[in-house]
Amino acid sequence: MRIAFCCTHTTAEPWVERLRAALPEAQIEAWVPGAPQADHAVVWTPPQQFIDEQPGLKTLFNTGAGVDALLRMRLPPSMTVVRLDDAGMAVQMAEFVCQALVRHMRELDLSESQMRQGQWSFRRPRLRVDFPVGILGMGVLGRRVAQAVAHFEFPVRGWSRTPQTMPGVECFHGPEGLDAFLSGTRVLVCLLPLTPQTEGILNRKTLGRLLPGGYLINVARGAHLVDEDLLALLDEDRLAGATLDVFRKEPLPEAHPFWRHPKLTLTPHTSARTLRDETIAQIVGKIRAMERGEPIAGVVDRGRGY
Ligand code: NDP
Ligand code: OXD
Repeated sequence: MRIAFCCTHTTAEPWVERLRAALPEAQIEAWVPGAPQADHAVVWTPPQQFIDEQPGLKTLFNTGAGVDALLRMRLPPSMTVVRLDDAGMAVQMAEFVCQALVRHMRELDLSESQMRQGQWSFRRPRLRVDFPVGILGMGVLGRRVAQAVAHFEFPVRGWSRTPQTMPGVECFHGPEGLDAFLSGTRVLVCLLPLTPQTEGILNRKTLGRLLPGGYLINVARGAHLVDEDLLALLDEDRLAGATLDVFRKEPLPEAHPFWRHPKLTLTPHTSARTLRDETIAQIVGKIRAMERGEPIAGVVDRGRGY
């Protein structure tokens, strides 16, 4: 078995070394143009040349949960795309969303700035019942976030494409369920995959449906959000603020107004990082399961886009 490693923005050697240790029977190489045909590939945003030179690849193992960039490429229909499911990301996402939620709800930015000015002052406590959290996307990450948020006793609601259930979570689905979902949500968390159906879903109309003083946490993809609509709603005081971890263009261009907006908290696409050891263990486990003829989790439905 031959495996090609082709992840941009990553140093190949430690990955290749660990993959070789975990799969000693395989020939594993960092891809270079003209390399021999491999059976499987471990990838993150590979160049189109890689795909074009490797038409016989059976499986592309994406080292992230989101496959939007991969699915925008020209891929032969015979290639199976497999995404990461969790691999240590879900707990990171849960802690990231909880810190953003609690920081907003408890007004911790204000407390911090008052302390820095030598002011010791209390504000009336805000009640979690007034901060229903709505999670767009009740998949691997969305469900883990819902569980963590419910642990802090916030009301939680979730929205998915197909009907889902989760104890303690009010569930909505489909375009027909979106309005009811949004209109009872104050803090909106986006954990949808980026597909033609979800691109631009965070816009003036949808964000404008949130309860007064709505707050957005976008940890999915930048193209879910219509940037100008968010800025307008913030400036009209229709939204209280947002935490943004993902952007249409990354790194966020220097001139983008998000950088300087006082109601925004920005992080550099870091809410849930790919963890090398967990990722390799998951991919190797899947390769072994496939060899035994067993089904594996995380196979992407390319027609559906996730
Ligand atoms: P999953 O595929 O497990 O879950 C996707 C969820 O979105 C499902 O509940 C699905 O519904 C729902 N969904 C998809 N399309 C629609 C639609 N048209 N309408 C309503 N609901 C829809 O994905 P993950 O939870 O693993 O990951 C989610 C995304 O998070 C990734 O695609 C990626 O973009 C992003 N991400 C961001 C990271 C970061 O660091 N910022 C790190 C990792 C991931 P259903 O249940 O019915 O199928
Ligand atoms: C992912 C990401 O999709 O890192 O895994 O954004």
